[in-house]
Amino acid sequence: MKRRLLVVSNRLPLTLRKAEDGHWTTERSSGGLASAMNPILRDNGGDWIGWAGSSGEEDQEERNSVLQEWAQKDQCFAVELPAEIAKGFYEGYSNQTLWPVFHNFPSQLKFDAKDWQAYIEANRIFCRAVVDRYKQGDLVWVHDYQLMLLPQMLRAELPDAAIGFFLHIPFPSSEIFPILPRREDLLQGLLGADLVAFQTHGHLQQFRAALLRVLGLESKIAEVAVGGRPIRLEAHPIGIAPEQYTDLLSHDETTAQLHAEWAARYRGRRVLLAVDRLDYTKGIPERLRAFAHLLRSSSELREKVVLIQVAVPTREGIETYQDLRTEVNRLVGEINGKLGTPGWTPVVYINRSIERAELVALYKLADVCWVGSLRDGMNLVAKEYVACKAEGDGVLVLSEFAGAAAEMGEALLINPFDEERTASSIERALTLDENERRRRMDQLHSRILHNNVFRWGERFLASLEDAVSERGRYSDTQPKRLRTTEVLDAYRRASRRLLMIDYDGTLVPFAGQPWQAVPPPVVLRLLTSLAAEPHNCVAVTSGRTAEDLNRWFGAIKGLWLIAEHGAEVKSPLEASWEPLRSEVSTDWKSTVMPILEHFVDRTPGSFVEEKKYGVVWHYRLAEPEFGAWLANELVSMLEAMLAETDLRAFRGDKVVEVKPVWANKGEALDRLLAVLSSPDFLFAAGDDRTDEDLFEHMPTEAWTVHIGPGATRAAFVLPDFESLRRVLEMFTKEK
Ligand code: ADQ
Repeated sequence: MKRRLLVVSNRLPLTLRKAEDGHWTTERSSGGLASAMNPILRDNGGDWIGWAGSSGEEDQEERNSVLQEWAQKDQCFAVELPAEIAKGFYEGYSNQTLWPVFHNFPSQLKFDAKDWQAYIEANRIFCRAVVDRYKQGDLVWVHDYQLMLLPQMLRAELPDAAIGFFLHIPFPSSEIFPILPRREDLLQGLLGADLVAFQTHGHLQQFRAALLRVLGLESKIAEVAVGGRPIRLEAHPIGIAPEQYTDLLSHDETTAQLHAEWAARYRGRRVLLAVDRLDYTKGIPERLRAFAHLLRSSSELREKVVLIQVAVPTREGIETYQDLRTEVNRLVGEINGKLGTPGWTPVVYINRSIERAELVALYKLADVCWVGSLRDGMNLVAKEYVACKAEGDGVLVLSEFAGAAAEMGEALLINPFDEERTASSIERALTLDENERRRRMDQLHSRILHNNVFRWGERFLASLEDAVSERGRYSDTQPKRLRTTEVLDAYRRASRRLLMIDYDGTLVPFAGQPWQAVPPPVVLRLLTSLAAEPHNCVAVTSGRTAEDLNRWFGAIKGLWLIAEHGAEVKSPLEASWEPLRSEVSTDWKSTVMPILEHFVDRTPGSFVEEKKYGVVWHYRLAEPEFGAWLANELVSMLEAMLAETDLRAFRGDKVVEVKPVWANKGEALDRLLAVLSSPDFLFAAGDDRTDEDLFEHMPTEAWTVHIGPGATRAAFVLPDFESLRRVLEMFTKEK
């Protein structure tokens, strides 16, 4: 059975407007989102919840009757926001704080704590509206940056609900994101969802980097777990509804007439087209400057080319947008005034919203569509233009900083900040060989038709359903407290046992300095006794160096030692250590060490430990919050630096360690299994990240035990090293 859908977005596809006669009327938006959601809402049933676009303090009765009609006829439920809240939420935090930061314009950031309170309050009002309409089994799909707190608020009210979130705008880099006031709350807000999706993989990776840097939360490529609940992370690039454009092209009278009229007017001239909201992220002044550069440098193009710039006014209450408008007016005036002639206006500037018939006629007319966003989540104009070019008779020039560039590689890609090269790309677009032009456009065209907005909607919802059904499987696999009687019973029945036990944090508590963690007699006694049992193969699997392990445990008969997380293994029958890989280069240390040393300089109480295969920055004695913050910073920095190498940086307990990927306890397990004939009792205990490699590698029937709190892949948990010692003590009493 299809599940009902609740769509939640800042704006509904309907807007309430006060007409000139003073009456309230409805304006319909027919954008891509509405086209995608409407058929799903019709087929699956469901509601759309959003703000009506105006706050009514007067004419309550008339307003309400329009809104009631929306609810009955269109299944659109208006969220009412008091005027003050709406302003702080929308104009304030959403558009003056989030928008600039998410688009890499930190200099435009404005923050007012009151706006933040309004943002919280507006998200709460949305939350109440969703809870009121929610029915058991519904899929809830939350859209965009205005509602980033909503998933977590909903999770608190509806713990079992299926909640998906899609971000339409880019997610900024981990250098920029932390600038954002209240950044932690925003990330926590999103983590209430079951699925968080972005326009591109690039944005998704930046989100993961922010989780690590701001919350210290490690994630996998497509998943992050919070409190035992998995959250899917995916990229779902949005598409358009191509028929909305192609139908007009093939059947609409007005479109055909407009096109004929304009084609006649611009005969003998090439048309460059740009269509944007008048927003500083869209790169309009940059485009105008590049165009002027082109006309100055290639004078043969004068009188031969026209730039039609359509710019819809937007967010006009905000000062930056007013400044932009002035700047664009000035540039257009300057270009036309300085370069134009009585028979030729280089820039045709349209500063209003145009009808779709006009837009489509322009797309058909344009030889080149010029998308110059400085940053853009996707950019639908690029896709709309391509949809109108079934014959291949056009060229798309596309900013590499628009999300669309990730899937529209056949376009001519530009860096819009580079005026000179942009100008030459435009020139190239105008002179592109016909075959090449057709080949590029045909490929783009078929992809745009295929990856349309309907598929986007279906994919997102299918993924959300999957995420929710996996949630059940995940909770079945949540670790249980290890029961001594059960494990003892299995131990007793087995005759070929393998026990792999970590040292620091597992057999002993962490010491202030690593060299203080000398094993107490009780631990030595335990290991001696376990290793002496002829049916046991016991290994201490540690991140410590071979020297440390030799010094402490070398005298214990029958004990295997695994040093540096698996880099080296020592069999009880051999005197020497065997490395897991031969001829390993450690040249990388000379690059990484200075970085760690720089962190030591910044962090009193921290120090660097150099091991044979890895290096570690310890900050146990540093001021805790500062240490943890720097550790996130260090890991982010190292992750980026080591991305292409076989080295990994990770956070352990008050340490950041860099080691080769192959040096892991999972590989050490393979090494032991190669000598041991199929054990019938496998036991592994550990407390940190490096032990997770081992747990993951162990067969499902193994007794994998995580010591202490925190997420784990182990099947069982024990609260501390003492409880583990008690279990091992019980083992030693069995024969
Ligand atoms: P926007 O920033 O609004 O959307 P975009 O993707 O280009 O940017 O969509 C603009 C829409 O408005 C297009 O459908 C376009 O045709 C229309 N439009 C633009 N100018 C117009 C005009 N003068 N008259 C009439 N219509 C006009 C946000 C993100 C984007 C992301 C979309 C969808 O910022 O990056 O692609 O959401 O997820």
